Amino acid sequence: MIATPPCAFRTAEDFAGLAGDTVLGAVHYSAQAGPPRWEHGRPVLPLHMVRPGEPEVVEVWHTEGRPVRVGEHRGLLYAHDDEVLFCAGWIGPSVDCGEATRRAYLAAFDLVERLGYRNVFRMWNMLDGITDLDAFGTEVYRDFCVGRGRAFDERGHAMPASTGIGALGGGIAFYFLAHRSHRAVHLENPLQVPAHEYPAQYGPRSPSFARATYLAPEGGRGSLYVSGTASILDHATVGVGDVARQTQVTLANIAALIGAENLARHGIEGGNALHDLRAIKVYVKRPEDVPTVLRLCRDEFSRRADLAVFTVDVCRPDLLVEIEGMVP
Ligand code: 3EB
Repeated sequence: MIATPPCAFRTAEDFAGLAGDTVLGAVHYSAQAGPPRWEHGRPVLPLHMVRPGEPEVVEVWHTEGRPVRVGEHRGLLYAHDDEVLFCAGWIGPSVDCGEATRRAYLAAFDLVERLGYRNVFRMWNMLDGITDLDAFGTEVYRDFCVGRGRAFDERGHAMPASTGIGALGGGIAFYFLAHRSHRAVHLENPLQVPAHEYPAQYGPRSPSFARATYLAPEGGRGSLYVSGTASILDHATVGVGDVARQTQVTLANIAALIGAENLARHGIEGGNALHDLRAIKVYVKRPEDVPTVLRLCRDEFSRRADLAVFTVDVCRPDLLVEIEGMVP
């Protein structure tokens, strides 16, 4: 039995040719967004995060051969294999995205309760126009945080590792992973204020996520899921206007988060370095900054890691880069 569902980044052609029974679910980064759909009998979430000329990527979450069951719950499409649940939802463009987010998250919490996958260990949220003003004159991300925060409060659910990032179209989409039996240990970063304690200057409701989540099997080594991480120290953006500095601060934040000292602080043995990261996603706000960001990343990351780059907005107007990954 393995502790974690393996994740691989594939081309659209490779995904089309995959045997469906090795797949739990997938996320298709392309030029079109919409609700999750069935492909190979599995939930696939289409995201508009690829510009003309950039390659499409399919992020595939695999299963280890146990039978997979699938279903639909209030617009959420899901698949589970008795250990891991993959679930995708689409909020779409809406006037009140906060309330729509609250409802979608409540449906997600209903689902994990009902199916018995209570250990939610990783969530992703992709928001079109993330820093634009919505119908209420509030930034979309801030309204999103209000709705998401209400859902967490109402269900009293622990906050897992997460990503909140821009998209090029399609309203709000999200997906998450949950485990039936493995405990989820949520980590904070000593270099950063917990996101749920950000002061009010960043919005009426602080974001509901942990900096990382460690998924712990009964015995042996677990796997570590690193949230979208940016150039934030304490709660402040550092390196405003300087993409190289922002990339360095972001990498240092991740290194501190996954290193032995911080794991020990959370009662976890071992320690990881940047070259242990896999399934890395790098989000860069300005396309012209991609070479600079990638040069700094390639010095630190393993050549064996799958790495995808998306040129999308980040949740604060002054953030130029955000990076995430996992240690299997
Ligand atoms: C930050 O540290 C950068 O709202 O789910 C990173 C990861 C960020 C997750 C989220 C937001 C989220 O605040 C932004």
